[in-house]
Amino acid sequence: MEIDQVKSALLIVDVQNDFLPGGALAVAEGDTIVAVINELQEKFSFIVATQDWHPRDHGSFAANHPGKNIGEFIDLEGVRQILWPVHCVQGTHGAAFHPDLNTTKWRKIFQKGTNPKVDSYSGFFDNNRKGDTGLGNYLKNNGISRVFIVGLAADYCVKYTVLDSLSLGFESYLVADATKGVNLSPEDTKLAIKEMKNEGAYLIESKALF
Ligand code: VGL
Ligand code: ZN
Repeated sequence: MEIDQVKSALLIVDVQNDFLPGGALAVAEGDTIVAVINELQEKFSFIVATQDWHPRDHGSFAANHPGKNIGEFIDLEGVRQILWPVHCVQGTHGAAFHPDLNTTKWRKIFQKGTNPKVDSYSGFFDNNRKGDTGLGNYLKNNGISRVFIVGLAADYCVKYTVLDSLSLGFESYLVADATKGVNLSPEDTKLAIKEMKNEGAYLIESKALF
């Protein structure tokens, strides 16, 4: 398909060391999407990225809830929260973008998960939908109505970013070979993709854009 540069954005979600092999919350084969994303970036003039950016006392970390384990659920200020390993702590190597990821063309980076009392999977809103990163308005103010979403993890931050993108009225495309899932349960990525499609997202392969 032809990319309409005036109205299209490439949105790169959380391609950070902690979500890559060797990281604190590693996505299997997460590193294989970096080259695909770099190739895709050559095709877009409007590129933005999100960055998971937690304070060390973040409420989503199991380590901050004595007696609780990774993978357990808690109630975090009224929102159901799965507990994660400590990851993407502000200013650490784990929170940095993969060293091979080209960041030179990015217009802006939207950081999320900065409020210790609520998690933020989506690049647009906190999980309680109260906090807003400003990404939606930024895209709209720049005339963007079509968003191509790539990155990590397909079954968490990418999924919720796609769903919020749709809810804000953006025509939303998930580039299937430029995302990978954590798969805490083996079917999670499959189910996430199904849910995104049900809500109106288009699933494409990067080769459709080359
Ligand atoms: C993510 C879990 C916790 C993600 C972020 O980027 O998908 N997942 N924080
Ligand atoms: Zn996180």
